[in-house]
Parts: sequence; structure tokens; C-alpha cells
Amino acid sequence: GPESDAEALRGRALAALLAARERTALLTDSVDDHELTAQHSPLMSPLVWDLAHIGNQEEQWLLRAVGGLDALRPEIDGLYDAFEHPRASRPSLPLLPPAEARVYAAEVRGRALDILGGAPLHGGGRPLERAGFVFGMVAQHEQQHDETMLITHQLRSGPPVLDAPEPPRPPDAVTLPSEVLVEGGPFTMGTSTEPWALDNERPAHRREVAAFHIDTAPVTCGAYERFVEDGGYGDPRWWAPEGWAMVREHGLSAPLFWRREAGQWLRRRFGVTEPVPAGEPVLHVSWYEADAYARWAGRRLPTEAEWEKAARHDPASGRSRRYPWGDEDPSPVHANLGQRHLRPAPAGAYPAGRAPSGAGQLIGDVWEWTSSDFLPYPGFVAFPYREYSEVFFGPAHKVLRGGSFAVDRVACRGTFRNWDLPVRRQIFSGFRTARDA
Ligand code: AVJ
Ligand code: FE
Repeated sequence: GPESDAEALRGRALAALLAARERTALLTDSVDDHELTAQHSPLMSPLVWDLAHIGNQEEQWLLRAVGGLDALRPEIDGLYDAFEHPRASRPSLPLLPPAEARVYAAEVRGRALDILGGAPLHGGGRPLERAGFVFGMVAQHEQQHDETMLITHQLRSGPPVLDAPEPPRPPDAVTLPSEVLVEGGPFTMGTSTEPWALDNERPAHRREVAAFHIDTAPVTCGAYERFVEDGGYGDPRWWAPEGWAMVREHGLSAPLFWRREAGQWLRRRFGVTEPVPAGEPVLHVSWYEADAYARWAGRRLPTEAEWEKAARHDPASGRSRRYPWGDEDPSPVHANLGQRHLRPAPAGAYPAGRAPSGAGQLIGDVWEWTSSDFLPYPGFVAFPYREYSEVFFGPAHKVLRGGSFAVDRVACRGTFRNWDLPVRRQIFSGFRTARDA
């Protein structure tokens, strides 16, 4: 009944909040105070900013909006407002030092758990609390910043501080077809029922999608290396005009973190230099690089609707699944999520995670660039704040789908939408290609 449903939701929200904090602790306790406050890249905040920002968002939504409490430290709100201070300027702000930031986040968390214990999560409650949405939103927010902090870890120099086991090898990579066919026809895109889906994933709506072919797996480093070796970065034919300008301005010749030494491509990954692994999905490419590779290969990026149809549409039932493999939450047999590994799994891994279309590794491993601009779905309503999605809609941002190895499962679904500028390559981004049928 409603009572046990509310208790199940409370348990799920509690588990999601605790898991996020455990990961935040791993990312912020693995470096010293100097590294927490340093600027590792002008593209990123100091780690200690993310830490206190996580606490400040939790305070604003769980303590103030839900709990009706007054601000614990009203004077710091402005420091941790992402719109007030661009990332490059954050190291020079009077930020809370690491010890104070930890105490602040822990104090907020203690009160948030008290509020969770008494919140009406079922039925008639306020929209913010219904089905535990706001608690799920805060857990997703923390996990998204944990991914951001992992990007900062990748950008830092010095010896490695993180470690994780290797991802599983594919059982049958050699027998996989390179692409699959998705038949034409309508499918249901987005969701109106997923309780913790964010505003930009809503509402569910029908989309007509013509037949297309899409890669079975993300484009690998080995395939991408052939584009590099074929002079791809020196040939304007393959590039969008702004992409070509980016290549020229920054002298780009390969994905970020790659370098060529003694006739071999090497890459740096979380402080370790290693040969570029041919069978692994390519990482750290911008939208412009993905777009150029696809043109060189005689193909194109999939649209966002094509990506979601390949990932969710079940022709047998005519309905869209929560995930490629079905409606069950992700487990380690389905996808490389949650920073369990510090790299994508080789192409062809996770056979249990494949979609009815036959495409695999749609969830986890690498964020996948699509050709689409980040736009609202028909019937979009900003909730609970315009600054999460609405202010980013428009042609400046391209959509990424599917999540990377650095995404937690609470912040990943078949409907989940990420976005970024087409020049960005420090993110855990790759892609797959498509063509008209
Ligand atoms: C959805 C990943 C683009 O990190 O800028 C974090 C998520 N929003 N805090 C970002 C987010 C507010 C957002 N992305
Ligand atoms: Fe944020």
C-alpha cells in the first residue's frame, strides 16, 4: 500500500544520497589540500568548489525548499552559484577551505536525512517531493559533479591517485556485425512516468524516424587512429567550418591526451601513460572531431531521436524500454557505469546490455555525441528551476547520450540527456556513426 511504497522510496532516496557522498569522499580524500584548492585546468573548478557547491545545492533544495529551514550560511550562496562565477575564476574566490567545506557538506547532509525521514513522499504531496523526486534530483546533482571532479582528476598532472579493476573483455567481438538496421516508423521518445527523470527528458511523445543503420558499438581508438593516420586533421573536406577553425587555432592532431612517440600512439589516463588501446571506444573527442570522422568514413552522427530509438524501441511490443536491455535497473552485467572501472570497456563487451536493435554499449562506457542541438521536447515545462535545462536550450549545445563509465546509474537512463559545447573534449565523450537505410 501507500505506506510501504513511501518507505521503499525513502530507502531508495537514502541509498542514492549515501552512494553519492561515498564517491564524493573518494574523489576529494584521494588528494591533499593543496590539490583540492589548485586550478588543474581553467576549464574546471577547484575540487573544493565542487565539494561545497554540492552541499550548497543540497541545502537550497532539501533544507530550504523542502524543510523550510533558513540558510545555514547565507553569505556563501553567491560563491557557489555556477552562473555568478565562471569556472576559470573560481580559484581566486574566498572559498571555504577544505576542512570547512567538508564540515559544511556534512552538516547539510545530517539535516537533509532528518528531513527525508519525515517527508511525505507518496501521493498528494507537493510535486517537488512526489515519488522522492527532489531527493533523487539532489543525488543526481552530486553524482554529476562527481563526474566533473573525475574529469578534473584526469586533467591533473602528477602520479596516479585513483585505481580500479579492468572492465570485462567482450566475449564475441569478432563475430559482431559492424552496424544494425533500425526499421522506420514511430516510437515513443522521452518519458512521463520515470519518477526521477529531469525536466528535459519530459514529456513522452511520439516521433517518426525513418529507417537507418547505426554502429553496433561506439567508434574505437583503432578506427579513429586510421582517420588520424589518413591525414584527417589536415583535410578541411571532413570538417564543419567552425571545427576546421578549431583545428587550425589549437593545432589539433589527435584526441585530447594522445601523443605520438617512437611511431606509436600513447595516451595519458589518470596519471598513467599507456599505448592507445585499439579495441576500446575512443574518448575525449569534441563534437567537431566526431562529426569530421563520420564524414571521412562516409557516414554521419545519429540524430538524438535515432539514438534513443536504437536504444529503447522494442519492435515486438511497440513500446520504449527504460534501458536497452529492458526495464530493470542497471547491474554490472549490463553496462560500465559508476566509476567501477577507470576506462571504457572494449567494443563488444556487455552482451547482456544490448538493445532489441542489436546495438550494444549504448549505456555507459562513453558519452555519445549526437548530431542534434539541445532543444525542449514538445510540451516541456521547466521544473523545478529554469537554470537546470531551459537556459541551455538552443543551437550552441549539442546533445550527448548514454552516459560514460563515470556516470552513476542514478543519473543514467535511456531517456537521460546531456549537452555540451561542440568544442569540448575534456569530457568522457565518444560517439558512434549512422547512415540512412
Ligand atoms: C547536465 C552535465 C551539463 O554539469 O553543467 C550540474 C549538470 N547542472 N549542476 C553540468 C549540472 C547543475 C550539467 N550537465
Ligand atoms: Fe551544479
